[in-house]
Amino acid sequence: MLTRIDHIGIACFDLDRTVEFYRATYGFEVFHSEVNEEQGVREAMLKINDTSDGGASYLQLLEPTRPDSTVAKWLDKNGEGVHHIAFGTADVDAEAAGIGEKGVRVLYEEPRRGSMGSRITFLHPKDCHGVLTELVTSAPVESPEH
Ligand code: MC0
Repeated sequence: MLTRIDHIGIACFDLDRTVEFYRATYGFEVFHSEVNEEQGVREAMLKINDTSDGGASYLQLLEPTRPDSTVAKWLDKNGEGVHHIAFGTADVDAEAAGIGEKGVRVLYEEPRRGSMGSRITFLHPKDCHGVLTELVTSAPVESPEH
């Protein structure tokens, strides 16, 4: 089951300036930032709200780290804007398998590492009415050590 909008991915040319826009305009603060070399992005997660499934919804601001990354290619063609939408699920493997059986192309054979240690895969935008769609299972919340 898909239980939340996990995040909306927004491609930008300059991450620091875009973070500052979201802070100054809406008051959203950076919850987490990291570089994902495999995906070729530097990213900032701005938490919007907690969700009833125990997760949260974020805006994900993405700046490419190399010219051959998917986000760099997309920016060259489209300029800045909404790049993808991500749905959260407790079981990305099962969701990807079930959606794949419906004829939608799942882009990864096995989920890969996403933001904050999550496991992610993508669905081809041409099979999703023009929307690059990501499926996310968050990393388990660490229980505090005693
Ligand atoms: C490409 N297309 C898109 C699109 N990217 N349509 C909607 N939204 C997008 N974001 C369209 C193009 O316009 C083109 O349509 C067609 O798909 C083929 O695109 P292409 O430019 O020739 O590029 P491809 O085929 O080499 O790659 C497209 C594909 C790729 C979706 C397979 O971008 C991909 O593998 N994306 C998944 C990974 C990703 O995007 N990572 C970055 C976020 P026309 O009509 O012109 O043929 S990483 C992330 O988000 C992580 C860190 C996280 O959430 O934790």
